[in-house]
Amino acid sequence: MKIGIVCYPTFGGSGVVATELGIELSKRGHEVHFITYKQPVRLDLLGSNVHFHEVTVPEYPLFHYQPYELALSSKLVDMVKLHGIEVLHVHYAIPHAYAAYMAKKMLEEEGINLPFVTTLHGTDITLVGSHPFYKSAVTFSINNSDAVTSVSESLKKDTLRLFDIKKNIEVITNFIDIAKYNNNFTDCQRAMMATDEERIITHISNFRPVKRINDVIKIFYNIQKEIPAKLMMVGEGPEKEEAELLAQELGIENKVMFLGNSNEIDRILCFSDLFVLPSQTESFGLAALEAMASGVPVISSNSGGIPEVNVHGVSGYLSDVGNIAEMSKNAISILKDDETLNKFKLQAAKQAARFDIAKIVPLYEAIYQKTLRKS
Ligand code: GMT
Repeated sequence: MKIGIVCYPTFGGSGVVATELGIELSKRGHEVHFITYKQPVRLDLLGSNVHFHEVTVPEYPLFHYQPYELALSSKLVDMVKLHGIEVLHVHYAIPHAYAAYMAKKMLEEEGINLPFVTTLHGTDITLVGSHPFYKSAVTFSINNSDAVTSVSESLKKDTLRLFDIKKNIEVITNFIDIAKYNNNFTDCQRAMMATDEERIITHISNFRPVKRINDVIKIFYNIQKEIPAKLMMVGEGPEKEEAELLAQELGIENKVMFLGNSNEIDRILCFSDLFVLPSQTESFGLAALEAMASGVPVISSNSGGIPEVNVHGVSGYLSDVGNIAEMSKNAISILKDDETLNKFKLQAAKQAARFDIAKIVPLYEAIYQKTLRKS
C-alpha cells in the first residue's frame, strides 16, 4: 500500500508512535509518506520506501495565527495526487483529522477517493479536544474519519464520555520494537552517571503540568534518604525550571541531572534501575512501556490507560495520583536489594513483550485494507 502519515514530528509520544509505525510499515514493503512540518525526530533514515514531505506555512503579517490546517490539507492533496497515496493515517485529532477531512473532500471533487484513519492519542481528547472551542470540529472530524482507533481502552471510554461519537472506535494499543530495546550495549557508560552503589532513577517526559514533575523530585528525595541514588530527568518543557528549583530547595541538586531532550532514550534506559511516571492523566504511557522494554520497572500513578501497561506488583507498582508517600515506599521496596530489583526487571521486560510491534502493526494494516475495500 501507499500510506500517508500525518503526525507531530516532535518528541511527544504520538509522534514517536507514528514514526515507529511508518518505519515498520516500510520494512513490511509499504511505501510510506510522512507529511508534517519537520522531519520526525526519530526518523533518521530515509530509505527508498520512506519519504518525508515538509508542510511550510509562510509567515504573513495579516495572519495573527498562521493557518497550518490549510497548508497541511493543500499539501495532502498535492502529495496524494503526485505519489498516488491510497490511504492516510493521521495521528492526534487536532488539527490533523480536520485537515485530512478537508483534503478528502477536495480530492473527491477530482474523482479521487482518499480514506483516512484517525488515531486518538490522549491529550487531543482529554485536555485539548474537550475544550468547548475545539469540541465541534473534533467531534465532526472523528465522526467523519473512515476509521478511528484509540491507543487504550481508557482513552476510548474518555472519548465516548466527552464527545458525541457515532463512529466505532477500535482500540489498538501502542507498541514497542522489543528487539531494539533488548539492548546490545556492551557498555551503557553507567559509570559516567553513578557509582556502583547508587541506583539510577529515570523520568522522561515533555515536562508539562500533567506529568507532575515535582512529584518525581519528591519521590526521589524520599528514595535517596534510604538508598544511595541519582535521578535522570530527560526532556524539556514548562515545568523544568520549577523542578530544578525544588531540587535545590531540597538540597539534592547534585543528585539530580537534567539531561534535556534525547535521541538516545534506549541508552539512558539501559543504565536505569527504576522509571517514575506519576502523571495526572495518561492515555497510555509510552515512556513507561519503553522503560519496561529495557527491563526497567515502573512506579506510576494509576490514572487513565497506565494500568493497561504497568501491572501492579509485576512490572512495578501503581498508586493514586499524588500519593507520593506510597510511590516512594513502593520504589524503595523494589530498589532495596539486588534480588528484588532483578525480579522486577525481568517481569517488566516480560510484560512489555505483550506490546511487541510485530503483534500490533498487522492490526493497522488490516484497518487500512478495510477502509480501502469499503471505498
Ligand atoms: O505525553 C504527552 O503529553 C504527549 C502526548 C502526545 O500526544 O504526544 O502523549 C499522548 O500520546 C502518547 C502516545 O499515544 C501516550 O503514550 C501518552 O499517554 C499521551 N499523553 C497523555 O495522555 C497525557
